[in-house]
Amino acid sequence: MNSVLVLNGPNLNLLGTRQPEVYGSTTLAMVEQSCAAHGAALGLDVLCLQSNHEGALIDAIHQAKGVHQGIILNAGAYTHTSVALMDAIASVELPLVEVHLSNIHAREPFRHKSYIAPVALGQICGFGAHGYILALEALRKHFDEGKAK
Ligand code: CA2
Repeated sequence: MNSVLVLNGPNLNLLGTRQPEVYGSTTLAMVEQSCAAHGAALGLDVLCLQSNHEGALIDAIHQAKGVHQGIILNAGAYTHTSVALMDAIASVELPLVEVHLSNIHAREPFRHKSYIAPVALGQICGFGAHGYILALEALRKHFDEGKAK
């Protein structure tokens, strides 16, 4: 069974508790539960982690190598700043889907830049918590296409 790491970055532990007009009212626990349930339906094992610390996110990406076959990452504000996260993703050579709850391209100009996008399989943004499910489906398809080759 393919295993997927769902990694959430800084402040996403606050989901559903503040700014519901921007990030929705779904809590992180609900997102993680829904990822596990949809993952199982797609035949994917799902492990969810959240950290507010850049180094802990980098460690989790390094440790994913050999354990998980894919990563779903919402790096929060580190998306727009972290060359270190970009380097970590490039180093593990695992397929990664970048997710954002909000449409980062329709927000402030500083959110338009993503250091994750160039090393990601693709980016999903603007669909709220459903973006994580879309990302699981994208990885499922990616794994299936790899098997067919
Ligand atoms: O839209 C997204 O998912 C973001 O990654 C969320 C980040 C933001 O910095 C990115 O530009 C886009 C912020 C996460 C903060 O999450 C909160 C959730 C609820 C209440 C307060 C913050």
